[in-house]
Amino acid sequence: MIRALITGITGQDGSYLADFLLGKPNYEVHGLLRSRSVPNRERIAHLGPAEADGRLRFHHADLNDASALIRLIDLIRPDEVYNLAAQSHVRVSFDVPIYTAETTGMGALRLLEAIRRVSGEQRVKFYQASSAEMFGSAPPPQTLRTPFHPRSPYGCAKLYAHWQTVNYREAYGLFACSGILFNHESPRRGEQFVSRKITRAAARIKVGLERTLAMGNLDARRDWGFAGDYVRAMWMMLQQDEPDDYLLATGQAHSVRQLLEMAFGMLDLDYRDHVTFDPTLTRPAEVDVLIGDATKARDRLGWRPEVDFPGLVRMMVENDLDIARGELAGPIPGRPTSHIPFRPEPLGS
Ligand code: NAP
Ligand code: G4F
Repeated sequence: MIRALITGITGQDGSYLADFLLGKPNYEVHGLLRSRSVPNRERIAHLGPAEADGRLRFHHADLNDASALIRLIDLIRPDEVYNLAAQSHVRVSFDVPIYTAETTGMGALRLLEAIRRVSGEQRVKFYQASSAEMFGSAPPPQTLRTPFHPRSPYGCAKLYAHWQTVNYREAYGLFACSGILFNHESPRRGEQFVSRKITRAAARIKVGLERTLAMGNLDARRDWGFAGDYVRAMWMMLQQDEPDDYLLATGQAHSVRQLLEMAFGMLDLDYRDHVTFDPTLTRPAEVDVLIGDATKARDRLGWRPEVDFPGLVRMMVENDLDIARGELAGPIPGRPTSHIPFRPEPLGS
C-alpha cells in the first residue's frame, strides 16, 4: 500500500484528493485534522466506508506546531505528502497577515523540515499547493518563467513556501514538487470565495431566501477551473521520475461580472437587480488579471482540464439550488439555519 498524508483534507481540494486517491486500490490515506470547537467534516463525511475499512485515517496536528508534524511523519511514515492546508483567503490575509505567514508560509517549512529530519533515506514525495496569487500584478498570460510579484500577505506567504519547496529539492534532494494552481472551484468551494458566494446567492434569491448580494470588485478577471481536474494533476506530478514545478490553468479568464451574469442567467435572473457594492469586500491591493499557461503540464503530464467554465458554473448553480430548495423544506441537520455573511471590518479599523 502507498501511504499518502493530506494536510487540509477537510478543505475543498483535500476532499477531492482523498476521493481520488481512495479510488485507487493501493492507497491508504491519512488526513491531518486541526482542532476545532465544532468538527468540520462536511466535505469528507461521504468517506465513512473507507474510514471503516481502515484505508482512511485521521490524525490531530496543526501546521503551526512543528512537534506535532514531526510526531505525525514518524507515526505514518508516508510515501507521499500533499501539503494543501493553508489560511487560503486572500482578503482575510490582509486582516491576519502574521497568522497567514505562519500557517501558509512557515507551515510548509515546518512540514518539509519534519520530513527531512524524520524520513532520512526514505524517498518521500512532497507536493506543495502553490498559487497563481504569487504572480500578483505580473501581466498575463502568466507562465513558469513569469517573475513573481505578489500583492497580498497570502501571496507573499505562498511565495515563501514555494521557494522553500524548491530549496529542499535542490539542497537536500527531496522529491518536492510545487504546483502553481490558478483558481479552481466546485460545489465544495468555501462560501466566502467569489464563485460559490455568487452561485449560492443566485440560488437563494431564486427560491426567495434572499434578495440582495453585496459584492466587491466586479472587474477582476480569473482563470477558473474545476477542482476535481486539478487534484488529478497533483497526483500526476508525484508519479514522474523527477520532481519539478508545474502550472495548472485553463488558459481562459472571465471577469467576476461575467460570472455573475452567467450564474444568475442560468436561473433566469438579472444580477443587476440584486447586486450591491460593498467597499469592505475590496482589497487594498488587487490582482487584476490571472490567465495561466499550462503547456508544461499538458506536454509532460498529459494533463487537460475536462470541465469548462459554463460546465463549472452550471454544476455549482445546480448544487446550490438543491441546497436552497432543501433549506426551504426545513433545516438541514448539522447546518446552521441562518447564514452569517462575510463582511470584513474596513481595513485599518
Ligand atoms: P480550503 O478549502 O480553504 O482548505 C484549507 C484547508 O487547510 C482546510 O482543510 C483547513 O482546515 C486547513 N487548515 C487551515 N489552517 C490550518 C492549520 N493551521 N493546520 C492544519 N490545517 C489547516 O482551500 P482549498 O481551496 O482546498 O485549497 C487547497 C490549497 O491550495 C490551499 O493551500 C490553497 O491556498 C491552495 N490553492 C488553492 C487554490 C484554489 O483556487 N482553490 C488555488 C491555488 C492554490 P479547516 O477545515 O479546519 O479550516
Ligand atoms: O474568489 P476569490 O476570493 O479568490 P482569489 O482572491 O482569486 O484567491 C483564490 O485563488 C487563488 C489562486 O489564484 C488561491 F491561491 C486562493 O487561495 C483563493 O482560492 O476572489 C476572486 C476575485 C478577486 O479579485 C476579488 O476581489 O473576486 C473578487 N471579488 C469581488 N467581490 C470578491 C468579491 N471576492 C470575494 N471573495 N468576495 C467578494 O464579495
